[in-house]
Amino acid sequence: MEATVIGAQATKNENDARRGNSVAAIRKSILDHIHFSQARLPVMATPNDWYVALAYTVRDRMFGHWINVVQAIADPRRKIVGYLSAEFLMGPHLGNALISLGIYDNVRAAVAQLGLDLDDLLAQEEEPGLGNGGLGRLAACYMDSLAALGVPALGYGIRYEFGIFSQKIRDGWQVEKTDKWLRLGNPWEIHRPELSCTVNFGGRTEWFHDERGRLRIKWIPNRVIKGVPYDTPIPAFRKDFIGILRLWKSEAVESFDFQAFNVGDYYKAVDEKVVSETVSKVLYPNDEPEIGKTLRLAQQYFFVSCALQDMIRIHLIRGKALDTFHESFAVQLNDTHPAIAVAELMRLLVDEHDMEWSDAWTITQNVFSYTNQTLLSEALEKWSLPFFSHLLPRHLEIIYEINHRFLEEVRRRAPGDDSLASRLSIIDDGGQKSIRMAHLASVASHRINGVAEIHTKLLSQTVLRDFHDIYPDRFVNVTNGVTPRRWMVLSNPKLAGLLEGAIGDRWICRFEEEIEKIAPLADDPEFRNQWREVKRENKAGLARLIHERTGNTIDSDALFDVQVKRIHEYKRQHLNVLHIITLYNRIKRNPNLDITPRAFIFGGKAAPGYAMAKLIIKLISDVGEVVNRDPDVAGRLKVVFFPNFNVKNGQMIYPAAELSEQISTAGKEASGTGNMKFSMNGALTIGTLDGANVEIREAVGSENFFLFGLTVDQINDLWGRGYNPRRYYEENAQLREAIDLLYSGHFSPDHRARFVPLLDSLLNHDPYMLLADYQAYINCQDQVAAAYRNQEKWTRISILNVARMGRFSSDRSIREYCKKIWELRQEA
Ligand code: F58
Repeated sequence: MEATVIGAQATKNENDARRGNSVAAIRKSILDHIHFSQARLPVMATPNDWYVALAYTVRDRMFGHWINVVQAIADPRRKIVGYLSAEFLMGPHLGNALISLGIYDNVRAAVAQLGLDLDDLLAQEEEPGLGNGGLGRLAACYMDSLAALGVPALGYGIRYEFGIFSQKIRDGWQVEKTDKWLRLGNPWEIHRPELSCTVNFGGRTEWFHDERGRLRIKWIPNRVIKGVPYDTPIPAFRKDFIGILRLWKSEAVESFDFQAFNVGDYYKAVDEKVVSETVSKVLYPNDEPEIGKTLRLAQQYFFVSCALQDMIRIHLIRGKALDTFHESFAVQLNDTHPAIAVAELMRLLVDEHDMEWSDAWTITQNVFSYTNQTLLSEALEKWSLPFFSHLLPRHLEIIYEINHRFLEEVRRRAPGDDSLASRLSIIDDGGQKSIRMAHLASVASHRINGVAEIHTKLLSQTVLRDFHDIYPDRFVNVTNGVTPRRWMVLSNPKLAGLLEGAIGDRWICRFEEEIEKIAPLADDPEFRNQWREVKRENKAGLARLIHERTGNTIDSDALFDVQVKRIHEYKRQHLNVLHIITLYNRIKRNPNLDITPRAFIFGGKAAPGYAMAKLIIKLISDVGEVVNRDPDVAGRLKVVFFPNFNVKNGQMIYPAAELSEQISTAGKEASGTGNMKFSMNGALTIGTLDGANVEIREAVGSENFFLFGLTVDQINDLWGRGYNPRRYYEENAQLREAIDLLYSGHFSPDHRARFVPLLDSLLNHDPYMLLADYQAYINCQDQVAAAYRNQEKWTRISILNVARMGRFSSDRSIREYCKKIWELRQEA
């Protein structure tokens, strides 16, 4: 770490072994933890023991800040953000904590004095992979920014025992391995059994009259489990503050008195424990919702109920009455996975706290807001009615009541328009009755937001059009952002150091205002040289890692062309492959062709049940096998699939990338956030007018962005006219040649028909219009190749990309949430 931005910070208690930041204090603290926390002799300590001792040492230094957040949470004048998300993809904590506390260099020196290397200790950390992709990582960036801005926040989610599977590549295919991330313990979390909650499931409801003669409803569940919170402090960069990530683990309740109920039935008691613990056992690894999986609905309800009970507890501790709950909390629903919170808050207020329905509803609407994360119709959550009522009978009644009152209002506004009412209804009556979770969230929220301008616009015009018609003021856009702390300072210390030398370090926390100050340096040849040197070193680092992980050698001088993200047809990794095959064919035809050398680097997980996505991984591997070995290609093209793309690997990949592939079919990617991480690290983008690409292009300038492809309108138009993908195949020789080569089995000699399902789908349906966009993509890639030959110009554009990324910091996003949605004044 060469930059002093990640260097030492002086503290008052410099040499205090519990709090001090001097090298001596840190060293002493590590040794103390080896002894007192782990009962190890230093000579016997394993690398993991040292890692844990260091983690405790760092954690001690964060606890000094905890008191400030506790004060803010206890202060009835401060509104708290409750961020409800089924996923938080935090990434490793240690490195991030070190840069936040400003003790990176001193820790490195302290561990060196103990004969250890900090990089080895950092490598020990199993990353908490409690998310699938963008949605979970967004929640993590938002926790970082909330802390950085001094906003009191609690992130509520599930402490999955098994996170996203770890991906191995065997013979080119994805193989999933369970992620036992808690195997060696987790030094970052604090177990808080005293804050446990109980959560009910199943059973039935009963009506009764209370002592005041009012009709009340009692839920008699047939299963009760316990939620136990584990808190992880989220450090605020160089600030005396933290955020709290509160994740819930499910357990059996002790109060279910097994002695009394089943005397001596030990096995039944153990069974109960197993079943209760199942709820938080495993993250669903699909990037589309699990239709009809009881356990998934149970997970959603479980964490949301715990979270709301916890918030009510905090509110009451503040000494306030429940009718002011919305003054204490702003609750954000990260997509519809936590949307059952709407019915649960109503149940808690009305059934458990005896509140009038209309008062409870006013509070509910004031508390909640909803972020939509997708327009894909197959990704919109629905739960079938019989199934839902089996697990949550009381919530179904509540949803019926919410819907009844809502539709009455709709009918008052649009008398006689039955079709409007049925389109807006929370209950879908068509065929198998089901609950539309996006409608439940929209009815109950005072704000609904999309995650990029184009996404919010399409949301208002398509999926939630009718809601937009009746409640236009509820809709706002908050374009996503990512944290420059993890994605620049931590991942790309060389770039951070260069930036600090040029413009100081204020950009780290005031990214929007400060980063543009490097723009003039794009014209400074010396600065460009340094910039290239940073990229060159990062590329060499990634090339070494790729060699270690895959055995492939890639030339550090080649253009690093990278596509890392979940594997999905709409993201069109196979369009990228068609480009590779096109270049391969050109070389085969003319082996002396002067071509810009490229390394194509892919990474990403496929949902275990998504056969086509898995076939795309195999396609990349198979094409790589042939291309990488072909003597005619002679190293000018390399294709690698980097296994197990996760946060840790991302931190090595983004800083080394030169070309960022953001090539989804227009209208399909809600925002994208990888696009921002690449650009902040100096990669140029080749992309469609989709998600946040549109705004990135506006920000960096159209001349500094490689745009191609059909627009949303052109796509709709083409569907309207009748899209015939085969025509493109027939009329385009290059495309035909690429597809025919795949059909011929050239890349899969062991199984020539392997890719037929994929190719047939392209030729006959092509739901994501690869063939329609193919030629535009190839032409654009040819421009990329030509541009790369002018390194001075390329570097200039790279610098301007970074300089103009100001608005894509998650700090800006969180400021917008504070202002437009949460009605909250933040400190910073
Ligand atoms: C992603 N969604 C969007 N969902 O695809 C991406 O465009 C956006 O930038 C990002 O959210 C953040 O706003 C996404 O990652 C999931 O992974 C869900 C997990 C649970 C099941 C349904 C999909």
